[in-house]
Amino acid sequence: MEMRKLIAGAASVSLVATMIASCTPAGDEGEDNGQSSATCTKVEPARVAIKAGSFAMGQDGIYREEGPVQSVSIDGFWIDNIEVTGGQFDEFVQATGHKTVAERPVDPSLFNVPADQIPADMLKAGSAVFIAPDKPTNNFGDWWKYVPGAFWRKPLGPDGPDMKPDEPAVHLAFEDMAAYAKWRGGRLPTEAEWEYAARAGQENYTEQPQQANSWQGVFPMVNEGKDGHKGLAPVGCYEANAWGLYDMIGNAWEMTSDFYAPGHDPKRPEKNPKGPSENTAYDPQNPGLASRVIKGGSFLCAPNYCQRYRPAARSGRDPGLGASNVGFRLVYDKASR
Ligand SMILES: [Ca+2]
Repeated sequence: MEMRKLIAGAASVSLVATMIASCTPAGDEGEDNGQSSATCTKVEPARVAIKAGSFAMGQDGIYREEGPVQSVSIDGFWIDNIEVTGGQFDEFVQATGHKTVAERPVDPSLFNVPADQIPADMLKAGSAVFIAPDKPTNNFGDWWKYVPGAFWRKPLGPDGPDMKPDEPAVHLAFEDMAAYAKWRGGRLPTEAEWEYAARAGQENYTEQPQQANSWQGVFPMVNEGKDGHKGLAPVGCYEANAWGLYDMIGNAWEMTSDFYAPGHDPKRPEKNPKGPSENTAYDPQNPGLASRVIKGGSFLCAPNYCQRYRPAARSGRDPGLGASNVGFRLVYDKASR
């Protein structure tokens, strides 16, 4: 809810901080309305087996919350080769009638301020949309807007185009993703599972990857789109990692099941670790809120602003508010349903 305050211009420092941490800042729907600009070959959805193994989780020397580096072992599991698409989420909604959080009016009590101080639009159903600023600015509120009527089917708002079925489903709250996962017979990955799969046995890297949808140019004003996409890209448009997984880095941030704390607990179990409990979760950018960990960065991550196009990168996320650059993918405890 802190994020809502920030977007509302409620002078919430914590909301601003959330935006920084989440790279949530750089969409690009502004100048080109988020339209894709490159041709992509369609990738068929597949459940990929990930073998049990060990790896060094985390990264030192870039962002403090990614450390300390720890040796971690992971049991085998299965993971989708692509992010959940708008088309797949549509199948779920058609089958179940699920109504997402972004489609429901907002509970005023979430703001913890007198009702007459809440802008009316902030109480309408909606979600956070990146809109590129038309002038240089360092104010997150200049590019993140709470847009009434924005939801997974209308990612830029009611007056924008419909979602594209082959792009990641966005504007979902954690509970929407969990409901989808239950329906599909899967679950959201732990952060450790996600990072293990994203690394695919590769060493740390620090450079902006060539094969990922991120941001080229000076964020948030100049989106050069050299990677072929200024907004979301169709899933599977960039080269898969060594284990056959697409878009683990870039495109949309991906939600995990872990609660967030600013760093890894060195005392946690080495085998199949999870994040802190809900009661001990802590997100300095979202005080009072049990944030969830998101991974992988998005099409908004830029070297000059938010270097979160790395497997170790992580951010806390308000579980109740969707955004135009946050999606998810599923993992499974068996090969098929
Ligand atoms: Ca891009």
